Amino acid sequence: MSSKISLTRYLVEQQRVDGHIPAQLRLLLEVVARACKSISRSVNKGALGGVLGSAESENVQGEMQKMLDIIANEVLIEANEWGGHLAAMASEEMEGIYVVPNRYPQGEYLLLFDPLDGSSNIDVNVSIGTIFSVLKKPEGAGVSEQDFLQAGCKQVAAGYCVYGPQTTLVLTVGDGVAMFTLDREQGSFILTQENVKVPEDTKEFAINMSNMRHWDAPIKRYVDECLAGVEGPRGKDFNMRWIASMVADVHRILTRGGIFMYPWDKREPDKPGKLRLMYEANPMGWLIEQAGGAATNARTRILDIQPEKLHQRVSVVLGSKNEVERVTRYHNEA
Ligand code: AHM
Ligand code: MG
Repeated sequence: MSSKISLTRYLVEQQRVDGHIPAQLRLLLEVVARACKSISRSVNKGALGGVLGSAESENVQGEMQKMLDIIANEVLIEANEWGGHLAAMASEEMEGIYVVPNRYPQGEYLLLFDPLDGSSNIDVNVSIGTIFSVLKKPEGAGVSEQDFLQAGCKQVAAGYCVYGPQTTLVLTVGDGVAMFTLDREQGSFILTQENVKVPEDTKEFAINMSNMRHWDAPIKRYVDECLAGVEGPRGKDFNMRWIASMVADVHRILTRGGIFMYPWDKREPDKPGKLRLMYEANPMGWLIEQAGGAATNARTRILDIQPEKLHQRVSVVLGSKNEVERVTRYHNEA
């Protein structure tokens, strides 16, 4: 018998032993993983699959959609709508919620996703990914957009799949973080790391430095201190990484620590940040917390933010706990 633990077995055992994954949630996670496998295949084909380039359309945020953004969105909807585990879905690529058509049974859960995060990296063959978050639908008949507006601490599952040199699915159901690597010959995700931990300290930061002139003073102070290196107030040299795919940056942080920042800046003073609370910050924030790290909007815990709208934006500071606390302190003291 193989000692390899597949995602299916992992979820069955989580359901059996701890009882905290109900059957519908287990099915949901398996379906999301299957959809990610399909997206991974399209991503891997690249130019051979005719899937690269722009779709010549804009999403609800006014961003140009890539062909793969649309394909990934459709794959996730088609995979999830008929299983009876969901009441509705919401996506970064769709303006309103997608209610499961009434020809299918209605389930208890709500699924939110960024179908293909890091779109600017698709055509240049750099890691991209799918991010997802699962909420329980509040009691009551029907389903509305209001039902989705729950703080991140209410998530019942969250994860992402990164399409890089390996395809890796990273998952939490509130019991730590587990990583599964796609075995392409077998066509299944295999558990490759359990109990993932983010070191509390780090010497690596991730931020888009080209925006520096637009930053607020506290974030500039933090980065300046990192750049000052061993002679500066931090007394150590820092390294910088910026992949421009949040999934890939977060994956590095879960693997070896670090801090990721996408702060508010003066270019668009009315927007709280670039990244989306419900599709990006909440699932990533919960994964990082489950691995012992921290996630704030530079002032307060991301998972405590009560969303006011589906496509709400937010500043994001997440990763190694002591560094996130430092950045947050600099903001709250300012
Ligand atoms: P997307 O969801 O449209 O792909 O945008 C989100 C991405 C994140 O993955 C990444 O951290 C950030 O945008 C990169 O922004 P920038 O282009 O400013 O470096
Ligand atoms: Mg995104």
